[in-house]
Amino acid sequence: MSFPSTIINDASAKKRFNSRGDITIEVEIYTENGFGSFSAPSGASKGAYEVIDFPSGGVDEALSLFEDLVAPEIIGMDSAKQFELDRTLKEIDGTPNFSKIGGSLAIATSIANAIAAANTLMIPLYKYLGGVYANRLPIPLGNVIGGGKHTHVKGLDVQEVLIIPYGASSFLELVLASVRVYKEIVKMAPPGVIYGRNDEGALVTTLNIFDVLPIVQDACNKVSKEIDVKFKLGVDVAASVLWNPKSNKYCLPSTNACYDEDDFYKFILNLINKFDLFYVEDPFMEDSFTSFARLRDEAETCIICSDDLTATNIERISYGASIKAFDAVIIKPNQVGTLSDTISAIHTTFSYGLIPVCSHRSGETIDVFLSHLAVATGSPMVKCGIMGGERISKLNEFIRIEEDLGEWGTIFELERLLK
Ligand code: 2PG
Ligand code: MG
Repeated sequence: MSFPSTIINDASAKKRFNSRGDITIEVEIYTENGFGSFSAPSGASKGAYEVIDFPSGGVDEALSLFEDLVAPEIIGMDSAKQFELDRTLKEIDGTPNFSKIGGSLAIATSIANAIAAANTLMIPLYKYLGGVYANRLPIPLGNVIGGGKHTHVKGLDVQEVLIIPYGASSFLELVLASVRVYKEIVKMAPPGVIYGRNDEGALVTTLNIFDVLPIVQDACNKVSKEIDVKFKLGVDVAASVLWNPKSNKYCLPSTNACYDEDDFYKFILNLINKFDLFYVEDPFMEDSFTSFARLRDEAETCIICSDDLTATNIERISYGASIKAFDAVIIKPNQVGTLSDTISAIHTTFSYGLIPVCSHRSGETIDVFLSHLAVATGSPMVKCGIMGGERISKLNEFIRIEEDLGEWGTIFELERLLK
């Protein structure tokens, strides 16, 4: 019996649409016996330290660069040598932030390659990437109500109100619990304050965070009484979006109130204490390592998570970890541009005893790679939304992986994540 060949014999890049209706890039990689494709997701609240998503000439330039520079180099390479492929992408680009070929083209090529290799070898993707120890499902953070850059109605200044279900015996039950809370919020909210869904499928509201959280709390309590699942609450402040560099203040669009760093610190701490928040992401803007560290020290029972602050960048994660700026780190492959650097960022996070949180972007596709990445790397938490086809697809894939793992599969225990 001979092994199927994992050598790449064709590759192409095409235009596709993401869930926001914006153009993105899909890369297809063919081996003799297999195929993989991946479309780059895209953020709305992008951090300054992320790689550049498209070259200055946009998607068209990225596609011609693929034809001229990338395809000729990677055809003939072995798709099973992921690190070599990713190094080649970096060499072709030659800049520190993928500004020549664009991070969207890079990540689409890198992940399509991993999928092609796994398919060729006929190994489930999470096992191909993670091996025999890839058997734990993450706790899903679900975005129930959204504001900030993901929403176009004035009201909620923070970007995401997250529910964190735990204590169920299966991932399917965790999803069921999240969906029930989402639907309960629609029923429980006073008339006229919910306006459909935003970019991430979260509910849009005219209410501010102090009025929204009690409704979410009530909905969680109601569902907890009906089924055997408990909930914690979280918030992604996405504070870089609120930061005004001219005045050096955080300004809330709904009220026009502005806060200096110290006052905003008190605002966030009050929010955490008042609602017993379990998880807060990006409470300060993307350069505020010291405020992050101060909060991590003071908010003892709350997981402080970095996103724009670290941008899946190993140096920024290491620096922040060394000054104890956070407990958890958002991991988004397209923030860094290659699968190898994404996995290195996860390893770096673990090496400091911190929690990697694999995350979707607000502009997504129905692709399910994220679910495989989270299980493969043993990431204890995942953020992939609740409603909408491009969010549900990832949740359904976790359920498929759970079925595939059978009795070997377990879910991370939330209690173990407590500081
Ligand atoms: C975030 C993400 C995903 P975006 O800030 O965590 O929820 O948003 O993709 O718009 O950066
Ligand atoms: Mg975020």
